[in-house]
Amino acid sequence: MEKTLAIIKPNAIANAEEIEKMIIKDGFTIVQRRRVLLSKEQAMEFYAEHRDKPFFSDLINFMTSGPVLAMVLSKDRAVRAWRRLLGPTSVAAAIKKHPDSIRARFGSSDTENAAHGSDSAESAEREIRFFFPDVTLYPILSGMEARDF
Ligand code: RTP
Ligand code: MG
Repeated sequence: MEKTLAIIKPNAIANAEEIEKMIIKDGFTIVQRRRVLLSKEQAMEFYAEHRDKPFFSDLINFMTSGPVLAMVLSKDRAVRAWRRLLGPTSVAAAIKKHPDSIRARFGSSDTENAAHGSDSAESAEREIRFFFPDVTLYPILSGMEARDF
């Protein structure tokens, strides 16, 4: 089973329970979850690839404005499946093209777009390690519950 990192961003923390229900209904297993308040330094490290983008400082201020909920999700082709459930980065596009997506339902702007998803298996590995450095993630065997060793 593939794993991906999901983050419920500060503007959608109040909707975390509803989003988790959507995640479960879509067939994901929530392998790990952790609620954290990121420091500016941590947010800048997490989003380092965007450091030269015009929206970078807005993004860092937003992501450190309140707690986030980081989750490791497991499913067949989890990276792609989670980004599909998320919807497009732009909330306006999400509302227009994918009204049932998480960003359409809970996003407030192109920056405050409710949730994050890793964009590749390689990013997922790095991002999972960022939020869960102390956790060993074992493969999930069919019919078994994820165990926290
Ligand atoms: P994410 O990394 O959060 O899953 O989102 P993404 O791949 O769909 O989008 P990405 O291009 O990686 O951008 C990262 C986050 O930066 C904020 N953003 N704001 N105001 C803007 O034009 C703008 N563009 C991007 C969003 O929070 C986006 O998710
Ligand atoms: Mg991205």
